[in-house]
Amino acid sequence: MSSQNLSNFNKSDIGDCSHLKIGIVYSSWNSDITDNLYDGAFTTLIELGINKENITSFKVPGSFELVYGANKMSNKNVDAIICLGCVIRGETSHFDYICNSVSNGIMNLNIELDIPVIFGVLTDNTKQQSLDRSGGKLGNKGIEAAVTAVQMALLK
Ligand code: DLZ
Repeated sequence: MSSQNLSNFNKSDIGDCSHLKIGIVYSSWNSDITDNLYDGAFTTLIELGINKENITSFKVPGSFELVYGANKMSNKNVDAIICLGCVIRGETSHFDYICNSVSNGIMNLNIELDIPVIFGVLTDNTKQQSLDRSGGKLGNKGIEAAVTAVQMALLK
């Protein structure tokens, strides 16, 4: 299956989402990357017509903390939650523990909560791969996460 790049989305395909309330939880680790993911997500929600007062943001220390942050965000009367992080492979198996924990944690939130929780976490082997996906040559996964959040909130 080829990968889908939603960074170039068509606004007219998405429908009216101006009434939606969206939460964004993003992590400080690799903040040069995650701040770009956040900017991509936030700007996209505004472009889609969502009022900035209806976007609530939490910053958490690392990707591991995204699950707790998203669970707290679910009490803020939001229609969808976007989780943004960046895990870059190091010399130890820490990468695998964090990636497994955050992906399983977000999956569990999707089962337990009646709110879609979007997985916008880069899990890359190199910093260059993360740069390419956070406003570089392969788009910005923050934009894609925002489009996905809106689509899922409208589905609900
Ligand atoms: C400890 C750690 C490491 C080594 N690498 C990353 C990373 O690449 N990306 C990321 O978001 N967080 C990393 N962390 C921090 C963990 O996510 C977490 O904040 C700590 O283990 C404390 O729970």
